[in-house]
Amino acid sequence: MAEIERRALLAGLAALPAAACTDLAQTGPAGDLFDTAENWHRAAHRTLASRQALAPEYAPEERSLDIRGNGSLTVDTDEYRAHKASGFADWRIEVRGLVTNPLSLTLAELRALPQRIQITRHDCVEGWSAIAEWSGPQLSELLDMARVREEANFIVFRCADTLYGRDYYESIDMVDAYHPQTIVAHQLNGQPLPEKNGAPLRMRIERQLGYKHPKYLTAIEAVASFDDIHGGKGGFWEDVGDYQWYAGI
Ligand SMILES: Nc1nc2c(c(=O)[nH]1)N[C@H]1C(S)=C(S)[C@@H](COP(=O)(O)O)O[C@H]1N2
Ligand SMILES: [Mo]
Repeated sequence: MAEIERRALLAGLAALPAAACTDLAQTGPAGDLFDTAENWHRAAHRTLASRQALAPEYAPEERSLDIRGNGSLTVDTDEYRAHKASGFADWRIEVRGLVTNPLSLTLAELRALPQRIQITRHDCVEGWSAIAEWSGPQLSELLDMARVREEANFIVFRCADTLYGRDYYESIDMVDAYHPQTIVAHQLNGQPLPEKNGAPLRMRIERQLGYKHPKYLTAIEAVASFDDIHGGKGGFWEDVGDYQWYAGI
């Protein structure tokens, strides 16, 4: 479904309380309108429910032997090397943009939040998959702490690395942002994230393809639109490679 249709559907769903259907039903002559509204309402619910479904989770013995690194395998800056040398003790992740209570959290603070552990499959569009265990707080936890404002439609992820000389970044809508398997991961298979896999923090957005899982995460930003961000298409690969913004699986 096109992004614009999905957004309209979700906005419409929020704007149409169940009571509105009852009122329409009682007006008699509006019968046709009621049928249309009801069908549409039902379709909207079905769409939303399928977006909220969980990605498959696996048993520990199904894990792949190695998770290859893809795209950037490190961040080529002195600042990153210094963070790495100190075990990322001072690395901070900001939650900012259209929020009432901006946050700047250390890894220790992230680890102190309730954690989700999930064994899931990563699917890269280049034709490989890998199953691994990821742990970290749910993104919804951070968004609730920061109190995302009503005008926000998307969450943008900022990264420390560049690829082909451009900042890597990505974005998702609020359905994926509040999905229970969308986590800010700091561990892979029970160990701190390896450098090639995004140390010290990367997103896991399990209902999306690999390029939507940003590594080397520095900030989480609530925005109304991404028109003014880099190429305006909501992500690195969307800007440079013509990849789809919605990469749902
Ligand atoms: N910051 C950043 N995040 C990124 C990339 C990247 O180059 N830089 N590559 C993406 C792609 S295409 C994939 S498939 C996965 C690869 O994750 P991995 O290196 O842990 O296998 O990270 C994604 N996130
Ligand atoms: Mo990928």
